[in-house]
Amino acid sequence: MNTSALQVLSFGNYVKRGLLATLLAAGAFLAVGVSAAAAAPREILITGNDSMKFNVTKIEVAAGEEITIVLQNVGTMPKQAMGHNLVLLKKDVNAQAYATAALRAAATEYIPAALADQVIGHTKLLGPKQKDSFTFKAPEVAGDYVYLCSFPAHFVAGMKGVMTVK
Ligand SMILES: [Cu+2]
Repeated sequence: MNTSALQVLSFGNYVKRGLLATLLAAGAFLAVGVSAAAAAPREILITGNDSMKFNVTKIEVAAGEEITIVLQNVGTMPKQAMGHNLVLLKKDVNAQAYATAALRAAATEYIPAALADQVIGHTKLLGPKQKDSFTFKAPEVAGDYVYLCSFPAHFVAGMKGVMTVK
């Protein structure tokens, strides 16, 4: 092989590499664009008030849907007396038992650490006018999933709702 043939060959490789790099960069750009669009979760705003109620008690989601639940405490009473959170439980978890265990979890704002595996997601405990959110991928298993406020006595007072996976 003579020198000019080698030069042609290496030029060809250079072009191929350049083309490949361009394609990879374009592919990466496309992948980022697509995943950013797909990853925008649907936001569901729920308020909690001084009457120990959520304004939304039924949510419907699609299996695998990306959801952000935003909880806003619209009450005026102090957090120590009327704090609110929103805890979304896994399927078939006993919500009453969870609320009872939460009574003994004041140190962790009524989120019992021992029952963390029963929870899909939860907000912080909110004082008046505070807001917090969590994002999750809706379960693949259709059915009802209970959410509640785990502040003492709020679940029994009716501060709860149901997310249905279609
Ligand atoms: Cu509450």
